[in-house]
Amino acid sequence: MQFYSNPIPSSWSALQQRAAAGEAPQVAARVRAIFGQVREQGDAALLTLAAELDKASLTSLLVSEAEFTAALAQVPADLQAAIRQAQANIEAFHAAQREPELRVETMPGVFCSRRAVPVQRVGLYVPGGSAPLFSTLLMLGVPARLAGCPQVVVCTPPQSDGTVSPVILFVARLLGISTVVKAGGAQAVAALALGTASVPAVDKIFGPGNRYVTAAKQLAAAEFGVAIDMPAGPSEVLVIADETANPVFVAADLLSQAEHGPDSQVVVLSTSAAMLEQVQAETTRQLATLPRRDVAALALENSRAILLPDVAAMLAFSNQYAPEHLILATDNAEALAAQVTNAGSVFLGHLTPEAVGDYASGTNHTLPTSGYARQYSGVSLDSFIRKITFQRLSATGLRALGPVVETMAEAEGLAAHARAVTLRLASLATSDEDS
Ligand code: HSO
Ligand code: ZN
Repeated sequence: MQFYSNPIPSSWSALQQRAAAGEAPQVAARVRAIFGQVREQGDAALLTLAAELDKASLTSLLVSEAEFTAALAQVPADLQAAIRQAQANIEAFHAAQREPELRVETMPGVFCSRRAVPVQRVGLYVPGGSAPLFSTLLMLGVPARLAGCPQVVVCTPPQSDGTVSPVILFVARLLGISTVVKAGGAQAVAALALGTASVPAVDKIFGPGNRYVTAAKQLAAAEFGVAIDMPAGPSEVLVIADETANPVFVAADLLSQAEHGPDSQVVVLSTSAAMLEQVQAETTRQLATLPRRDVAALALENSRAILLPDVAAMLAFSNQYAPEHLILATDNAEALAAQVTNAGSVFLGHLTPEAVGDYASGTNHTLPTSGYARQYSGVSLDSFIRKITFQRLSATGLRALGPVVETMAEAEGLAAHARAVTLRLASLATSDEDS
């Protein structure tokens, strides 16, 4: 971790730089080639790429009923219970996000309404690799189900023996998801965008992934008319630790983010140089005992400990950085939280590690990275619905609103618009309709 003492504000943006995700031209070119391959060969391309990239020789792309059943027996009871508790909390928080249908009579006889309708076909990407993150399936599958999306397709890379992590299958079963495709990387995203014999094409693709997955989602959105949840880069956390923070806890939080991947970024801000020194010493000490210490050590190389003059400066820095996760390790976290303007998800006080939000408190862990918290929200129930508006006019409504629209249409030079109203007003004049 690099240490910076009271950097002047004009130097902050350099300290807030993230590693670029999925932008390298070679990555984009490779992803485009994979889209071409999937478009031309469909399932056959997925099987070839599974052999090439996942070292898995598959006979079928879809997880079979027998595989689901076998998987359930392999998940220990305590893990099943933990997952059910997480599911209940995530459901509670996301179900509360439902809004009733909106109905407004904007003027007498002009009835406007708005109703949420689920995205009809969604694809959920669940990363495999060094750590299959079944928690991501909970975070995407729970709101998809609450929203009522009729078709949910999960893609996840096969392990080299051709299987999918039993825990992922357990979670899929728990959420009533029966289509799990053994495909990872850009080819999975291509299949979801284009459709193949085994993989239904979807309207919107969700989920984190490596540079190839991210680049593939961007291509799917730019050229294939598929929506994506958000641009996703490497995971990150920023901790604001004042002199009331516990350096042991802060170090543990930094490492929990650093262990995700070598390109994860962690930042700690403090008004106390002593606190930053203790956090750094503690991070080094705890790192040595982590199974993923090699990954975490690489992430720490592009991570920063920054001394700032006061709380206002720490908040200003954090708001400018727009972290995916923000931990307020202070006694007065509530007061600071009120001043947060840019962040994906915020963790208040000394007893709220980011890990609780990653798994089980109820908030979603699919969050905007790379500064996109300035523009985007994390995944929520809203990500799986669209809101369709409706309107109906009665005769009273048309009599009142028609002339307004005629005037505006004529002023824009759009006579057909005006006529669509005029003809109806004329027909009302000759009838005695009044409702
Ligand atoms: N911190 C990750 C989510 C995660 N953590 C999954 C553990 N499992 C990205 O925000
Ligand atoms: Zn995490």
